[in-house]
Amino acid sequence: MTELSRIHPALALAGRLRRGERALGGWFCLPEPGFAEALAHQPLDAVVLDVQHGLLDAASIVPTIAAVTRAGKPALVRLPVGDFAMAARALDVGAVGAIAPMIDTAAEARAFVAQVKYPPTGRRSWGAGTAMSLFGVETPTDYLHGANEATLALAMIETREAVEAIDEILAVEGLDGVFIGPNDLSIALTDGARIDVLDRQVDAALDRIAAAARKAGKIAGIFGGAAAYARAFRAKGFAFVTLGLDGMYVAAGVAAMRSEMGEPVDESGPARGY
Ligand code: 3PY
Ligand code: MG
Repeated sequence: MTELSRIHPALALAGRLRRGERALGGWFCLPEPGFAEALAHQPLDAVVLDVQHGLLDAASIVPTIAAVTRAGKPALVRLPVGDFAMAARALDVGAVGAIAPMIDTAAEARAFVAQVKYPPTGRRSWGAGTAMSLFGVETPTDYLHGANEATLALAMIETREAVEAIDEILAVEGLDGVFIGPNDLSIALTDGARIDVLDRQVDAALDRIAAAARKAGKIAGIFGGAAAYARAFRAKGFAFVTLGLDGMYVAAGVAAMRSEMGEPVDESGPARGY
């Protein structure tokens, strides 16, 4: 049997993260495969497609995942809340990972993993023909036997309940790691008062989660957003950090080019729009 990570570079991300390597991800919200492909050609290790808050949906992830994969990069999909069936569908069409928002308990994490991993770990249903042809996997058995290793189930930790249950969530068999939503976490930890990813309570929760992931030998990831936040989160020990998102890349690119040209730059305008 050929190891899947040798067949296509996108299938190597899970192994790299499990071995403790760092990865920097882009974040993408638009049903625009051409733009996603251009982003995937940038110096990023992966592209996360956002179906929870972005404008992508079950249909538009199909060509968008294909475009990212064509650029040789792994695509992951952030699911809508509770829609674990979409995780299996995303993997079937070539995603190498699913990120499930608002996971509060080990039971929710188990239900999520069940859709991502084939037996005996989970109960993912067979139908990965599109993924096989995208990656160039020759036999169904090669994909079946390699997929649990080559794909990622990441549970988003973004509530007080989840932080309290972090050790039980991380102990769920087949869950590859956690991925923090620092914006929602700040809303939860300030009882709805603020969105502030640098809040002191968020800071303490991030340290707790990073330590718990290290102890469990699982992957710690986080939505970085602005570069300064991404840098701070990486320094805390989060190995998989995402940087910005599509609207911010456009705004930053235009601002950088205006500045180089000697034109004034107004940084107060909307940088994201989602
Ligand atoms: C959060 O910060 O809550 C996220 O889910 C990032 O999109
Ligand atoms: Mg969130």
